[in-house]
Amino acid sequence: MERTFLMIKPDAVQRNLIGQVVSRLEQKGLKLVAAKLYQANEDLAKEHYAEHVEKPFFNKLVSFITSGPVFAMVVEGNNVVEVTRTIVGETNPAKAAPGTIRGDYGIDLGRNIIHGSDSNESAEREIGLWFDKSELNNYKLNNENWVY
Ligand code: 3AN
Repeated sequence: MERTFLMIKPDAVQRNLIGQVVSRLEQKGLKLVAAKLYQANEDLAKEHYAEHVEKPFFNKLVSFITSGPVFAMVVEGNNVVEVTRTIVGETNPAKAAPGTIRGDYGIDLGRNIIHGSDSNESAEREIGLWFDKSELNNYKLNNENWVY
């Protein structure tokens, strides 16, 4: 079973959209393994977005992501990286399809509601950055055998 890291960004937390976003993940049949409302410091934000350090928007991105709490999650499911990238939609909310989280709620390129890991490798790296092992819950959903 694969797992991924998802983070509801400060814009969506401020707009009271946590419930609606989490709902979509639950409806899809994905399993929540960890979740917390958490305000990242600059070091964590820079490490998280390390691949973008040379980009012109890097500083803006770090200050946005540390501007308030995010809702960080670890989610499990078959092909969960691909499945969640599809549910999340394209980076630019103006191009994201209706029915995707960014397509339905996103405002602009920076304030695009949610982050989702783009590969299994980045998922493991990001889970390690944001969560302690003790925060990851190991449990079975009643319908898990039926869903998978
Ligand atoms: P995604 O989150 O869809 O994987 P990435 O990894 O290319 O997209 O970008 C990381 C984050 O950086 C995006 N979620 C977005 O908020 C921000 N970002 C990307 N491109 C721009 C840009 N041109 N201007 C401002 N912010 C950007």
